[in-house]
Amino acid sequence: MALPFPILTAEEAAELIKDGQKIGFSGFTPAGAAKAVPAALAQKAKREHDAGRPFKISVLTGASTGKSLDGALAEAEATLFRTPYMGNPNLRKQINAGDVHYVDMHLSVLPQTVRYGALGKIDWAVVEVCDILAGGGVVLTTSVGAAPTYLAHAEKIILELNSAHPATLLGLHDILEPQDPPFRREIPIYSASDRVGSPICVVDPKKIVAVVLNNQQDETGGFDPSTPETDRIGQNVADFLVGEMKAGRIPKSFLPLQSGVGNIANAVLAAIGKSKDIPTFQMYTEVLQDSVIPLIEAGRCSFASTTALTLSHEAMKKVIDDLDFYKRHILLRPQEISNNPEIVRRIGVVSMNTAIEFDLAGNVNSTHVMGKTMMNGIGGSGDFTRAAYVSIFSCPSTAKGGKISAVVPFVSHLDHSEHSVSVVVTDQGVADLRGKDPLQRAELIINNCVHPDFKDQLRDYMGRIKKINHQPFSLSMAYGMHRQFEKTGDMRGINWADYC
Ligand code: 0RQ
Repeated sequence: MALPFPILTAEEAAELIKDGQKIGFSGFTPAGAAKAVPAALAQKAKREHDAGRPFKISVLTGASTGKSLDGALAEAEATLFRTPYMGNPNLRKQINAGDVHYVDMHLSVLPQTVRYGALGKIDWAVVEVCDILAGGGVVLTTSVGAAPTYLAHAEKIILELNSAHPATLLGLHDILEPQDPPFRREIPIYSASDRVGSPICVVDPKKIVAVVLNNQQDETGGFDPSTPETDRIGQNVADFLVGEMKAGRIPKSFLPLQSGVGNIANAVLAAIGKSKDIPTFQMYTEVLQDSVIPLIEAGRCSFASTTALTLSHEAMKKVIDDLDFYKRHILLRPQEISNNPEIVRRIGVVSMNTAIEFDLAGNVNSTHVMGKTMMNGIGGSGDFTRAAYVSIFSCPSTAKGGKISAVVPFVSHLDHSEHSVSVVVTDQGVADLRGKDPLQRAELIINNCVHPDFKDQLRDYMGRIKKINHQPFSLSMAYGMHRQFEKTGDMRGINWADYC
C-alpha cells in the first residue's frame, strides 16, 4: 500500500524541527526508541553549531533511550531540557554540570502532566512504528511508553517506520489513554493479562507531516554476568518471598511481580524463577529483560504485562520467531497504565527496585550519589513502591570497592520515604521493616543488612545519640559518613567525634 504521507529522509525530517522546539520521542529504555530522526537532529545540531548558530531541543521520552537518541544528542550538545529518566553517561555529565535542564519525574505521571499542560506545548511527536494502517492507525514497536500521549497531543508527527520490527507485532500492545479528571473512571484491570484498550494508536492523519523509513534494530545491550554478590541478593529476595508465602502473608497463588532494570533485577528474577517453593507467577512491571524469557518458556512466568521489551538481539529473535506464543504471554501497555498505582494496589504487586543507598529508618535514595550527582532518575520505582503489596529495595551492601556503605545514618537524597518502604535487602541479608518502630528498624538493618566493615561504626553512631527521641537521629552526625567520604575517599574508620 502506498502511504498517503510524505516519505522523507531522516535529514529532511530533521530540517523541519527548529531550535528550541519540544519533542516527544518514543522509547522506554532503548526498546522502541526513535533512532533515525534524533541521530539526524544531532548531525544538524553539529552543522548549526559549526556555523555559529544555536540549536538545542527539549527531549521528552518514556524513559532512557539508546545511543542514537540521548547518546547522539548529548554528543552534539543539542539537549536543552530532558525528562523523565535517562541513562546515557554523556548526558548525565551535562545534567550534572548544569548544562541540561533535567526534571526527574515518576514515569506514570509524565503522560498526564503533558496532557494537563504543565510541560507546555509539545511541538513534535517522533515515534517509531512497525506499521501504518489506513486511516492513521499505527502499530508501535517494542515499547509503548508515553508514545500514545505524544501522538495524541503533539502539534505535528513524524513516524519512523522501522522494518527491523515486523508488522506482525500487531496485537502485542494494549493502548488506553485515561480520561482526565474530573471525568476519570477506574481503569478496569483486575489481572496482569486483562486487555482494556486497542492494539493500535489511532492518530489524526492530518498531523502526520512525514514518514521516515528505517531498518535499525533496538540499541539494547546485554547485561554483565551475575556475581556472587548479586546472586546472594537475588537469593535473599527469593527466600524472603518464600517465607512470606509460608507464613500466609502472601497468598499461595502468589502475587504479580514488578522488577526494576539492571543486573540485580536479573539476579532476583533468576532466583525467583529457580525457587521450587514459588508457584507459577505473573509480572505487572515496566521493563521485561532477558531473564524473563526463559521463565515464560518454562511456564514459570505465565503472563507479563510491561511497557517495554528490553531484550538483547538474541532474546528478541526468540520472541519474534515464536510471536504467536509470546502474544499469549506478554502485553505492552502505556507507561501510565503499566505503572499505574491504582492497578498496582488493586492487584497487589510485589515491587522490587534498586537503591543507591538507604538509611537506618528505611528511607531510600535511588537517584543521587552523595546527594548531589544524578545517576539515572527515579524511573518507575516510586509508582510501584508507594502502592505495592510489599515494596522491596535491594542493593549491594557496599559500593566502590567497599569504601562506601550503602547503609548510612540518613540518606543524602530522599526518593522513597520510610513510610513506603517495606523491606530492604543487601547481599548480607533482609530487614523486614513492617510493623517496626524507628529504633527496631535501625537495629534490624544494622544486624541484617550492613556490611561487617560498617556494623561497628553504625552501632557507634546509635550509641552516641545522647537522647533517643522517636527517631534515632543526630542533626550533626547524620551526614558524617558522606562527609568523611568527601574528605578522604573512604567511609570506613570514621571518628564520630569529628562530626559531633
Ligand atoms: O557505579 O557505574 O561507576 O560502576 O552506581 O550501580 O551497583 O552497578 O547497580 O546498575 O543496578 O544501578 C539505583 C542507579 C543502580 C539503578 C541504580 C554506583 C556504582 C555504579 C550503578 P559505576 P550498580 P545498577 C527501573 C526502576 C532507579 C530507580 C529504579 C537506578 C553505579 O537501579 O537507576 O529502580 N534505579 N527504577 O558503583 C556511590 C553509592 C552507590 C554508588 C551504587 N552508595 N555511592 N556510588 N553506586 N551505589 C528503571 C526504570 O524505571 C526504567
